[in-house]
Amino acid sequence: MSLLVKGGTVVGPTGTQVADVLVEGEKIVALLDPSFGHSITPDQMIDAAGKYVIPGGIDAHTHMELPFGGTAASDTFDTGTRAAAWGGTTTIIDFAVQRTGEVVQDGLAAWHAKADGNCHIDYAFHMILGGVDDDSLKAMDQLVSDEGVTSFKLFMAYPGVFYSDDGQILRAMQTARENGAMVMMHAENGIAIDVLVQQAIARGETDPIYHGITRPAALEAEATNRAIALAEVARDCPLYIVHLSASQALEHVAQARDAGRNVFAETCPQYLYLTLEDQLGAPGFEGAKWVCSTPLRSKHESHAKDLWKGLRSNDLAIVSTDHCPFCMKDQKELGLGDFSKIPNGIGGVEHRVDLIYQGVVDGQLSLERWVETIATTPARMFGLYPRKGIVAPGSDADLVVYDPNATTRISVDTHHMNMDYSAYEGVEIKGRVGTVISRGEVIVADGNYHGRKGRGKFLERGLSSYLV
Ligand code: DUC
Ligand code: ZN
Ligand code: ZN
Repeated sequence: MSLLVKGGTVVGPTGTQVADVLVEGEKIVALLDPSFGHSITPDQMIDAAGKYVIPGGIDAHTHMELPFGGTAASDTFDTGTRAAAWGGTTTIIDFAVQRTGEVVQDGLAAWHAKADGNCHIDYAFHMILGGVDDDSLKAMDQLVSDEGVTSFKLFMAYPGVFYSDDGQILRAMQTARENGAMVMMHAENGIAIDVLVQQAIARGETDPIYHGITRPAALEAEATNRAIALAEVARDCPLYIVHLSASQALEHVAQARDAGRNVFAETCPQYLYLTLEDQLGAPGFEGAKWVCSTPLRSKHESHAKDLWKGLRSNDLAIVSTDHCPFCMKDQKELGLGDFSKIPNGIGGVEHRVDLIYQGVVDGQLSLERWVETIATTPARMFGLYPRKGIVAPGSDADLVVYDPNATTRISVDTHHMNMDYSAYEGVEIKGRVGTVISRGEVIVADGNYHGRKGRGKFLERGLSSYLV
């Protein structure tokens, strides 16, 4: 089966070119110069004239079905990967979880059981280590060598749930330094945060906005700095800071990078567009919709501006979503009268490609940087390149035909995520995902869905090819 995506502007991390993209089966086989007048007659043709052709988006941070905060993230691998596909994302990297006391491999097997046969697009796993001990350190080696899982998330937050102390973090980093894995860090000082949370509740400060106020930027910056120092002690273990939201944390990352360190970071659309005052501070219990950690930051400070700048300068390498949706009904409502009981998480897997394209429209990012931050760098960072993340011969035919002249209006009425609200209700984007192709198969076209559950494959990842 051959497919020709004809006459579009192919966008890659280093430039653009008008080209016909020839696909045979699941792979891209050639980029052809249309002015050369080739005579290929494919089985299927897609007219991409006037549109961008980009590699399918890679969301390197999702939590489908994550049990958390007394409930579970509302998107299953079925609903969440379908929504991702609608939004031009053709690969997710989800977080498998080892709970404290659990065998790491059992946690991984449980995630395979959730995802297997249910995904609409390709998927891979990072591993959350909920308990660092001799057994889990050994398991890290086994996951890297045999399971295609080459990155491990640790938490400096959530004492009693996922938290690791500095000694555990150091040991995991030393192991990763030996086996080549990436350590991913949730960098917030959870011990100090828990004190602030208890004090706020005791004062009767129970509204959702206090979720943000009790997780100050200084405690994200402190933890980020500490993680960077621990990684240095572990002989420059590769370190990736997840969901970075505060300017002060970004400064520490920038400093480490200026020193030539293997320190990387991602941010998420919610930190680029949403704020503590306007969303988390919405009247009544409304702000619960935007309770996530790290929290939204103040619009009276320069966080969002600095994050866009960080994306331009590559101090922020990637935009992921931290997709962790909860419905208001029965889920966010668990925290009525006590913000500390609101399940932490925002859903956005469907909108990342559009929301970051809006950064191109607004003059924040170049077209190339858009593609790099949503697809190419995630592939390189997490051992999927060049199979994913680039429109090039030999790569998987994961393609999005993006229409810069159409518009997208985000709403709960039209989104496909399993959420009873949208974190971006009413937001308009100049640009729209048109056709989505996953391994050579058209799964979205002209507003219709042609994919199916179970067609997505598990991807065994290699080591990062992004290290200095
Ligand atoms: N942050 C969230 O908002 N949700 C899931 C886990 C996390 O770290
Ligand atoms: Zn986290
Ligand atoms: Zn997360």
